[in-house]
Amino acid sequence: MTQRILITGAAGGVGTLMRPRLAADDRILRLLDIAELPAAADGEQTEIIQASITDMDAMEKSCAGVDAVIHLGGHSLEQVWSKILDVNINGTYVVLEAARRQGVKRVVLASSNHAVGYVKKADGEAGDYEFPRPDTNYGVSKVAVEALGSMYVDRYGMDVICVRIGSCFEKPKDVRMLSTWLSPADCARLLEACLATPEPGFRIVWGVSDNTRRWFSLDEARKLGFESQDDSEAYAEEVLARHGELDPDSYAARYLGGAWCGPDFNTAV
Ligand code: 15L
Repeated sequence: MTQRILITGAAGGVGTLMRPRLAADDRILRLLDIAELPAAADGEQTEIIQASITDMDAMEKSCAGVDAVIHLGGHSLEQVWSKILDVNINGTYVVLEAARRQGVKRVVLASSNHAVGYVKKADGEAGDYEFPRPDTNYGVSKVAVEALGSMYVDRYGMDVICVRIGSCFEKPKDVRMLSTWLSPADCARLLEACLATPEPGFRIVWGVSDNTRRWFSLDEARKLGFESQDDSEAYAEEVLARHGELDPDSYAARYLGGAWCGPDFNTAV
């Protein structure tokens, strides 16, 4: 049977990386973004919707006939509080509520390492379900995203998996990302596991590859059936040649959230 998956924020960084990687013969990807999305290529089984995740009417229509939602939409960087509140927090409420109203049982939510950005690296590997220590307005919104997901599981019996994504890019861009990198292929593998695992209820998992320099637990992700096949170490030599080792006093060396924890970073408040 053909499966239909709604992906919000499909024109964003992670959404763009996932579009070809989540395509499958027995699947229609319904791609939604407020920004214009590239039209479907020949043979690509996609439906394109241009809409805001804060528009309940549009989101209800977008959730109709969908088997699961992958919610990547929202600001992906720090923003003033009003924008974070509207798009990241209220937008996630709208997505979950629209899914509930349309009988979509499963939603995968993009959370972030910045939900726990002030966790100290010196405290050892960050566990699954690490208590929130957000580093920014954006980090607070990811904590709220997780809380909303939890409520929709307990109150309405939905399945919600929150993925605390490290850094999902084609390649690690700096030394910190040698620890936080989630390769695009591993991201797709993890999302496939989130879609396939039977009756997960509420979960929080780390979205990182099995990097040699990883700071995060993969236990909960593995319980979903995720098997990382990538390691940022393949890029370590070139990244270190470009940037040098981390200054041990730097935010990047001390906190999971890296530079986002620094006093100069939060310029958008
Ligand atoms: C995030 O949550 C951001 O959306 C992304 O742009 C990266 O900066 C990433 O975290 C990170 O911490 O590297």
